[in-house]
Parts: sequence; C-alpha cells; structure tokens
Amino acid sequence: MPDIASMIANSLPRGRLLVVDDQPTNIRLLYEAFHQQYDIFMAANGEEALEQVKRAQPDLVLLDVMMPGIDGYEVCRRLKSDPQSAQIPVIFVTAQRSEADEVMGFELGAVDFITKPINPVIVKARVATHMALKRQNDLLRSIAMLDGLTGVANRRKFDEELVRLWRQCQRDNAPLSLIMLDVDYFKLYNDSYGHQAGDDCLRKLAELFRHTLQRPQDLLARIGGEEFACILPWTEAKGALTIANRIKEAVRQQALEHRASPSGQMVTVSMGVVTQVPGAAGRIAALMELADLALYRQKANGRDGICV
Ligand code: GH3
Ligand code: MG
Ligand code: MG
Ligand code: MG
Repeated sequence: MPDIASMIANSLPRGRLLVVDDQPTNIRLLYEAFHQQYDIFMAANGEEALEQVKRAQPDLVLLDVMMPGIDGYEVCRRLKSDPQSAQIPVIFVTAQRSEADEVMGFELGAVDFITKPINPVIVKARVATHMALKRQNDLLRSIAMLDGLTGVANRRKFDEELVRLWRQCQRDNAPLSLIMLDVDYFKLYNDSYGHQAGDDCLRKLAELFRHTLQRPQDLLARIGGEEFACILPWTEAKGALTIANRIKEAVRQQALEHRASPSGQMVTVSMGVVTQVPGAAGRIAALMELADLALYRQKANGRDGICV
C-alpha cells in the first residue's frame, strides 16, 4: 500500500496561478511563460482579482501594483486580512522599483517583489520556488489532519470541523447531528488475534463507516484508539438515526469474526447519536457530552446498537 503522503501528492491537481495586470501585453507574456505548467486565471483590475481569488482558489497570485480602481497594494491587503485567502502567496510584479515600494509590498505580506520590464526567466524561477513551497505546505497541512492508521480525518481535523460546521448550522438555524462510535470488546480482540490484526480490523471498519456517509459535507474521524465520530451537519435526528442504522447493518454484513466477543463472536459497535440546533447559547462541549452519555448508555445496555 502506498503511504498517505505519496497518495495525496499523486492526487494533487496542477498548480493554479492567478495573473493580475491591467496591461494585456503583460498578461499575454505571463500566460505564455506559465500556461504549460499551471492552470492560469487572469484578472485585469483589482475587483476582478478579488473575485477570481474567491472563485478559482489559486495557489499563487502575480499582482501588478498600478491599476485603475483598487490598486495591487489594496488587493494584497484584502487578501491577507481574509482567512480564506491569507495563505495564498502574493508576488508583486511592478514598474515601481523604489526601495520604499518594495518595503511596502513585503509589509503587506507579499512573498516576493519583481520589477518590470518582465524577465520571463526571473519570473519563472521565483514563481517555481513559491509555488513549490505553497504546495508542500498544503500537503503537510492535509497530512497533519489525517489519521495515519486509517486515512480518515484525525482528532485535530474533527475538532476544527466541528467548530466550523457548528457555526454554519448556527447561522442557518439548522440541526447538526453527531454519531459517536466505539468498537465493542476491542481489548479482547487484540488479546485474541494480536495488535496487528486489531489494526487491520480498525482499517476495515473505517473504510466501511466511510462508505455509509454519502454527503460531501459529512465528516468521519477517528477520535481515539477504537473510537470514531461522524459529524452530520444540516441533519435532523431522523436522518442521523438512518445513518447509524446503516452503519450497524454494514458492520453486521461485514461479519468480522471476533471469537472472544460476548456479542455473538462478531465485531460489533456501539453508537450514541445526538442532534441539536446550535442556538446562540449552545455549546459544542455540551453536544459532545450528550453524545458520550448516549454511547455509554448503549455500552451499559448490552452494546451492539444505537442509543439516542
Ligand atoms: P468496550 O466494549 O467497553 O468498548 O470494550 P473495549 O475493550 O473496546 O474498550 P477499552 O476502552 O477497555 O479498550 C479499548 C482497546 O482498544 C484498548 C486497546 O487495546 C485497543 N486499541 C486502541 N487503539 C488501538 C489501535 O490503534 N490498534 C489496536 N490494534 N488496538 C487499539
Ligand atoms: Mg498596471
Ligand atoms: Mg473506547
Ligand atoms: Mg471499545
């Protein structure tokens, strides 16, 4: 099996470059220099640049300074103050060649400053450096959010996403559901088959849980040793229960042997399901506590099943 880093690296799409300049000749020159290597997006003024960043989510922006309307400095200021775009490196490409201009560019958060007339060799070299850095950064960031054993999201990602989705549901006055899962008698599984087999079992279960979630906004995470959680935003209690039942049925059908388990010598899972419309006074910690409580009630009720 290839490791997670190379799996992600191989699935990376081409780099995305936004070229911003009010002079068509400059745009053409930069397009010629880069179109074979990157997906190119173009903007002829500041307003367009800001729109393109939102729409195209580029990996890097080549930004002219002097433009009618919003100038390049202001575009950079706005990009850096928005968390959605703050991580995108900006390189100024400008005829302003004074030291004060360059200082200004760096103070605004640009990573580089190139003077016109454009020398394609110089622009290419500098873009290549910052493009590679940005993509390595993205790669590391995404690996840092994955569980190394199963490849699903890890606890860090779970915590971040729960905050983000909770806020979105709060804004929409929509329900958010949470399913907490814990594998039953898993210590006995390890004792019976060994730790390696236990790891394989966790991988299989993660894969199975992942397939029961169908909407892209749902998130499955491994939040502890043999504990998983599903965040189901914009989902009523009824929908969450449907998913939990689907998980239960999938585990039953998979029929993984667990000879030491009092639950019919098969691998089973216990689930706690909670749903809340996050009101203004709602707390994520309280939601987690309720889900844990439901899970532990199910453990006490004989495991292998769902408690709401
Ligand atoms: P319960 O039904 O009450 O949940 O019982 P349990 O044995 O599953 O629960 P307990 O919390 O006592 O033990 C969890 C076990 O899960 C302990 C550990 O051996 C195992 N475990 C945790 N993480 C891993 C892992 O990454 N790999 C393997 N193979 N086992 C793990
Ligand atoms: Mg200009
Ligand atoms: Mg546990
Ligand atoms: Mg357990």
